[in-house]
Amino acid sequence: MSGALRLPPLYAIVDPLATGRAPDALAAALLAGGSRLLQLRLKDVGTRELLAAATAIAPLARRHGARFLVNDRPDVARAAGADGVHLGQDDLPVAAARRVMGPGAIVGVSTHDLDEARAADAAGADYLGVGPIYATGSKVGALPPRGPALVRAVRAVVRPPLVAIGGITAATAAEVLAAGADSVAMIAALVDTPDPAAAVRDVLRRLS
Ligand code: TZP
Ligand code: MG
Repeated sequence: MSGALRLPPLYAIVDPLATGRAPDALAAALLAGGSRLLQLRLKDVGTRELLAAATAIAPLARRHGARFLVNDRPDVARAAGADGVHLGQDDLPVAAARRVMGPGAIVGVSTHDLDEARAADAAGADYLGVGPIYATGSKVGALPPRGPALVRAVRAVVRPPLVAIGGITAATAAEVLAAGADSVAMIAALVDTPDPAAAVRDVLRRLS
């Protein structure tokens, strides 16, 4: 996209984990709670199921004035009418994702250290994911947690907005934002709860 991206303080990830929740119902709850930025992350489904979920969520997000990103797959993001894509280190490079998605799409990149952060900045990422900050059970093969100090270190060397991720909860969100994150991403703290809408409300209330 052109121009600096402004992110809301909460980046809610639509990953049902083992809750059995349907992705579109989960997205609706996160939006109802007040989330204005969603990423769809479904690691164990085929392309058509991912596209179906993304296609169901895109209009829900639009109706709430929220931005909607798809993890891993620029092709699916574009086909579903999402606003952008979130890329890992093994996904398409930023330039290729932009060729797929067209101008105006938001392209974010996961980074885990200063070298990856500098490279994602140089590649023109609109925002950088930074983590894991705390221990997480939501990502297979996650690297060891680096604490808010990683956010502070990355903030000092790159320009794009930073989305901190990994084990962040309502109780720790403020300290991560204070370390220089523009937004905090959460899965379990929102999803693995009896009431995801209430969990979003709780985070937003504590940050306001
Ligand atoms: N990338 C780094 S940690 C993580 C991802 C996708 C998982 C974050 O989930 P949670 O439940 O908020 O720790
Ligand atoms: Mg990926």
